[in-house]
Amino acid sequence: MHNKGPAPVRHDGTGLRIGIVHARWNDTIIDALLDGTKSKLLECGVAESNIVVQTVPGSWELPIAVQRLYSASQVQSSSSSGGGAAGDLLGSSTTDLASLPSSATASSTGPFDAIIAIGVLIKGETMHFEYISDSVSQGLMRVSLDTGVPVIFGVLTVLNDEQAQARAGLRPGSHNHGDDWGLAAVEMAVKRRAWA
Ligand code: DLZ
Repeated sequence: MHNKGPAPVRHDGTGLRIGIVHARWNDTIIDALLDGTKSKLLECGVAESNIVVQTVPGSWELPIAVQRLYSASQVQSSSSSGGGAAGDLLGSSTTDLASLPSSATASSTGPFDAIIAIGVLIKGETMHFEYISDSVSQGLMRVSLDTGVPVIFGVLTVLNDEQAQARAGLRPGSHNHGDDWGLAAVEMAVKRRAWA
């Protein structure tokens, strides 16, 4: 059963630029979470061309990728030439670029207002899960506080595949946590602009 958080407040995402970095481990779950996240961003009015999606191998790589993606978007926005497309910031693979609409690769530039890190860590038989979960959550918090950009914690830390499915809306009646992450990104991005 979905443990209800606070009632989501919908904010206007018009004009926001949102980065998403997701791990490729447990890809079926990731795909569902990514769909939920993107659908809420779009519902809030974030333009598809302002959503940049990048991938990394696993959750362990999320903190460095989020940090570099944000730094590169800042450099890019301050350079007069405009530089390459935002989709190139992490040296995108063909798959990354293919997943973006052509308008995104052509026009999406400027610093991100929020970045969503998505990963699925499933506990195995060793201590691997504990080390990665702890490091990734601390790493993402550090990037957020060091850079001042809201980093949304979209990392599931679950005991098995069934739990992951239930948090990705893949079980009957279950809730997709990606929805919450999309809404949280828009809310935090809007608030960050107000706080600036
Ligand atoms: C190695 C590994 C394992 C065992 N499990 C997961 C997982 O459940 N979820 C995930 O996102 N990544 C996993 N990884 C990969 C690590 O995050 C990382 O990509 C590798 O250790 C290489 O640094």
